[in-house]
Formats: sequence, C-alpha cells, structure tokens
Amino acid sequence: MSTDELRERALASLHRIGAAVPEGTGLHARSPITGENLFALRATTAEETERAIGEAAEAFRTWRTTPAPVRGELVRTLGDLLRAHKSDLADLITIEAGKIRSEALGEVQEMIDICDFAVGLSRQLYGRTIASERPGHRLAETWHPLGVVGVVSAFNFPAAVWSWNTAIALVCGDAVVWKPSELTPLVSLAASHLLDRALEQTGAPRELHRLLLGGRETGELLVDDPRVSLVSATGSTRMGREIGPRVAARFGRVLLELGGNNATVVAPSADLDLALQGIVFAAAGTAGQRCTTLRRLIVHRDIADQLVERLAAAYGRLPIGDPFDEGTLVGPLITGTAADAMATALERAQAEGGKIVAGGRRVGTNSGAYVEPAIVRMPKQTGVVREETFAPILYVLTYDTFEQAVALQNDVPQGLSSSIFTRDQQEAERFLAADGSDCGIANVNIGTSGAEIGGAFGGEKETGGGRESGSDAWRAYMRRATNTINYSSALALAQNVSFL
Ligand code: UN1
Repeated sequence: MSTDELRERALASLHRIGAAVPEGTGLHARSPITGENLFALRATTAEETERAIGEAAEAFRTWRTTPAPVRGELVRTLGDLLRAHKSDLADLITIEAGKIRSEALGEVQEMIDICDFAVGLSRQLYGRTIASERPGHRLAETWHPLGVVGVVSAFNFPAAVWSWNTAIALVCGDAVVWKPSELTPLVSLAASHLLDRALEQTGAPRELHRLLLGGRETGELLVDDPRVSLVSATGSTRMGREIGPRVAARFGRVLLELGGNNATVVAPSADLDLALQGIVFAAAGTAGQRCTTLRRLIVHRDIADQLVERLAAAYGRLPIGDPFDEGTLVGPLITGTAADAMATALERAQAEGGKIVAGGRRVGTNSGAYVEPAIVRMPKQTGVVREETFAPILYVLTYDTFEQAVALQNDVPQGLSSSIFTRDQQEAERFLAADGSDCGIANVNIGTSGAEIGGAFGGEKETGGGRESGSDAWRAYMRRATNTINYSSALALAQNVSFL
C-alpha cells in the first residue's frame, strides 16, 4: 500500500470512529509499512499536560464515590464501542505498528476481553474480614480508589496495554492520564476518542481520561507529578530504570512491565510438530516485536539438528511484506533504527561464535524496515544473547540435562516469559516449580507469547516485577485500608497491653 493509500485508510477509520486529527507541529504520525510520514500533529504542551493532570485529579474526586458497578457500566460501553469499531482500530494498528491483520484484530479482541473482565470485576473488588484477637472486635480490609493513574505505553501493543490499565483503573475508581508511544499517535487518538464517547454516553466526567501526545519531556512531566498516584509503564528496561527511582523519590507507586528475553526449552520427548508451530509464531510473529517474543531456544542435543533444520525450512517459507496483503505473516520493523539494531546484534552474535542458519537480511524496496526473521546457533549464552534486541532473532542453544536447560533459561537478567515443550509430566512440573523457571509467565507445550488477559501479566528481575491485566492485578490500582471495629463497650488493647 502506498503512503497516500495509507493516509486515506487512516482518515477513513478515524472518521468512522469519530476522532479528529489535531493537525499542527511537534509530532508526526507515520507508517512503518512505507517508512514515511502520514500527518503532522500538534503535540500536547507542558501547560496542557499540567492542566490535564489537574482535571483528571478533579474528576477522580467524584468518580471514587461512584459505586463500582456503575463504574463498570462505563467500561461495558467502551467494550461495546470497541466491538463496533474493531476493524477500524485494527486498521490503525496495522498502519502505525505494522501488524498483520489477524494480529491487529487480536489486539483489539484483547481490549474487548479486558473490558468484559473489568465489568465483572466491578462487582468483585473484594476485601477480607479477618478474625480479631479481641472480643467484640472485627477486622476488615477495604479497597479504595487510588487516584490518577499515569499510563505510559509502547508502540508494539499501542492500544491493548492502555486498555489493560484503563479498563481496570476505571472500575477501581481511578482517573487515567495516558502518554502513548510517539510512534503510534493515531491509534491513541482513536482509542481515547472511543473512551470519550463512552464517558459521554454514560454521563461520567469527561476528564476521567486525558491523552497526552508528545515525547520524552511529556512523559517526564507525568512521571514526576505528585498528583499521579501510580505510574504504570510498559517499555524498555532502560526506560524503567529511569522511571522507577523518579517515582519512588516522591513515594509514588510504579507498575513496570519492561524487557523480556524469553526462552523455550524443547525436551527430547516433545511433540516436534507442535513445538515447531509454537516456536515459529512466538519467534517470528509480530516481527519479533512483542515483549513476550521467543528469543532463546534451548534444545536437547539429541534433537537440535533436526529441529533447527525444520525451523530453518519454515522460516524460508514465511511471507514477509505489507501487512495489509493477504497471506503476509511478517510485517515491517517499526523503524530503520530497529533494523540497524538487528544487524548489529547479528554481527555481534557471529563475533561471539554464532552461526546464522536462517534469514537475517533486510528485504523490500521501499523505505520500510523489512527483515527476514533470523535463526542463529550459538555455542553458549554469550553477551548478545543475554540482551533483548527488539527484532526477530532466535538464538539456539543446546543442553544435555534438564538442570542445564533450566539454568540457561534463568541465566539472563530479564524474567518475563518462558515455556517448555515436553511429554514428560515430571519435567513439565519441575519447570513450573519453585526451582524451575524464574519468570512471571511459565508455560507448557505452548510458546512464550500470546497470553490471555485473564491471568496476571508481567515478570521478574529486569522485567520490573509489575503485574497487569487479569487475576488480582487490580489491587495495584487501589489502596487498601485495614479497619478495626470495636462493637463492645470495653477498650481492649491488642497484644494484651494494659494502660490506664
Ligand atoms: C507486550 O508485548 O507488551 O502475551 C504485551 C502477549 C500479549 C501481550 C504482549 N497478550 O504476547
């Protein structure tokens, strides 16, 4: 598709959604499909950012006492609008993030799913009643809305990550100020406008959600503002390393979802057909640009040659190109810089003893950054393997004993996702045990990516420790109050302390 066609298609989607393009200066909407700019956009100014946070803080004051199931109505309406505009939003995701159609639709489905989850949650923000040690006393905990949640999101899931945070934050009674990636402003304008429509339809305060379009300085204003109670940030470990201490310095809360360096172990008993499919999707899908992308394959020595050969053959058949073309499985990398980083990593891998057995070349004729997903056999887990390069490179390592496989899986600084392909139940369970995988996500007979929203999503070590999305991740978006209620006429002190 040409840049003109992409522009038209983007405008048509935005128009159906009802969102306007704020033309001006400071920011560009662009498409990795052609690598060219689509529109010049007006960035949010520092004063506007300041005001937006103030407005959100003000809207929070009424929202926090709106009954949670009523708050759920807002999110239900957002879910309905997402269903109605699924295709439009998916188009914008393809245009700005370069995802193939099925993955772009999948991203919007993830948003719909989290809205459904959050609506149910709006009637389940349970606290506990706890046995008191004193007669005539009751102990309870109450979950209260937290405040303004600052959401910082990345280009690769330009809408879903926002929705995980926003749907949950809104039912929890919070307000949201969103600073999306500057690479995906149109997706954020569209998603934000759908929420504006839901706010209007349900009569909720419009200021409950504010969108900030801008770069690093805008993000910094959000991160440093004491009115922002929680900063939920998704992105690189480098970014998290900066944000974490800044928010901690003002005693704010952070929820970090940072880099991954995800591994799959393939045991000798594995169903190799199943493993093959799981590996190719996890490693080459989304052009290797998921935080859950499979980056390290740890294969038993006895099956390594056979598996690598089959993988290389499958890689050779992967259709690479315009994600709008039917049949394309691998779209472009987000920028030329990402392609350069991939080339540099491949050079380093070779210098560290690696051998490229599939792909790795840049392809395509326009200025989009199209690359062949690469497979590199490594003699050991060298420096480059231990780093996250946000591109489709799959490093293959071999192992002899299960203990070695687990040690290799865990011996990287990141701890997001992991999996094992095996038919040996003991091995599977050992991989999931306390001394097995050290990641936030550990799977069996499935790849590392493509988690469902029902579980808590996030990881350990340099991945940042935060959990978003399902399970009880909502607790990060609320504050807990412990209540002691004395319904007797005597004042009994805890721990049998006597006084007076
Ligand atoms: C991300 O890449 O930041 O598990 C999120 C997955 C998706 C979410 C990825 N559900 O791959």
